Amino acid sequence: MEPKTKAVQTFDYKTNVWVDWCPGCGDYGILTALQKALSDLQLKPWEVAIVSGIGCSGKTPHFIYANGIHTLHGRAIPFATGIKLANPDLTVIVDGGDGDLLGIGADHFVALGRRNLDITVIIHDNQVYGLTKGQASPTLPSGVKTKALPKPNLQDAVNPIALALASGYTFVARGYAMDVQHLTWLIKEAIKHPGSAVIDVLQPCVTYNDVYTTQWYRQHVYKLEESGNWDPIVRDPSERDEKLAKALIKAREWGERVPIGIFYKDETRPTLEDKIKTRIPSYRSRPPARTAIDVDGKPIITSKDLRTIFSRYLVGVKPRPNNKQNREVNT
Ligand SMILES: Cc1ncc(C[n+]2csc(CCOP(=O)(O)OP(=O)(O)O)c2C)c(N)n1
Ligand code: SF4
Repeated sequence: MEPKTKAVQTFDYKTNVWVDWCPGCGDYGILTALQKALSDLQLKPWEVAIVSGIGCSGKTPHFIYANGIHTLHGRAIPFATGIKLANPDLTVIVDGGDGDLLGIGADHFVALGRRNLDITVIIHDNQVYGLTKGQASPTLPSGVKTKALPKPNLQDAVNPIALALASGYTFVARGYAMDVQHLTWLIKEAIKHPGSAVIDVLQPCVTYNDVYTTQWYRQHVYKLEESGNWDPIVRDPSERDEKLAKALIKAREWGERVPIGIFYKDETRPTLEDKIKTRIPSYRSRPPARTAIDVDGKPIITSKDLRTIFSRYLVGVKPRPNNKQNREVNT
């Protein structure tokens, strides 16, 4: 029998773990937008998996009451890929830093776009390595000197939007951490989109980035959808080249005006799951996570055995204790 459920609220996605980001950090806006997006979509916590790497941003899964994996630096996407392929029914979200996803993890970032697997990637783009004390990350423009750098940055920046477009992501967007309402909308659109989706989130690091600050973004950010007849959607494959070219031009806009919103959305390219189904027709009805691994008809490992093996790595994250009524999603 299906459990009787009641509406999921943002509160259901909060945990009792102390959020230890610096006061004023843009990460708070991303956390709130993600929790709100998940509850607005009425996803149950057990239907969601959030995977992070290492960094200030990497702590996010501890603060969200859902399946969460805080994994190795730069390895969130391979973990998420395994989870999604094993259980395509889960909503899988990668949440990581610009250093994590576009530095050490850049090859995996490209691979996800090539595959068009149905995963949403959220980049905390603060242009620095926050957790390791403010070194330049791959998104810091050259010539810029933030607080912890002795001299201006010598290296050119990678452009996350252009890289995502070139890699094949079929949903490419940019948000701003301090505009929670707009970011919530973007995250919902990304989750609903079938295929690899990325949102590059401009995230002020109030401790180490004294150039791209909240004040700076407030003056320069504008919304694509409010700027005339912007239409990023590919509804027919013949529109692809033209829409990609337009998105690339917008991706290069940085300085006086910084666009946020949806740069590109291709509704026509098949996902990796669609392609797998053409070879394994039972893939969606009997995905690997629900298929026993057996030898001569006998399972070699049960889910109980697996839990025993992994139990020492599990961190007990509980829903926030006060307001018991709200958190009883499953009544
Ligand atoms: C293999 C490996 N290399 C280096 C580190 C050290 N390290 C920890 S976090 C981090 C960078 C974090 O920056 P970013 O991904 O931008 O996240 P933020 O802290 O800014 O959210 C680095 C280099 C590590 N933990 N593992
Ligand atoms: S160091 Fe920067 S990114 Fe990390 S918590 Fe503090 S303000 Fe946020």
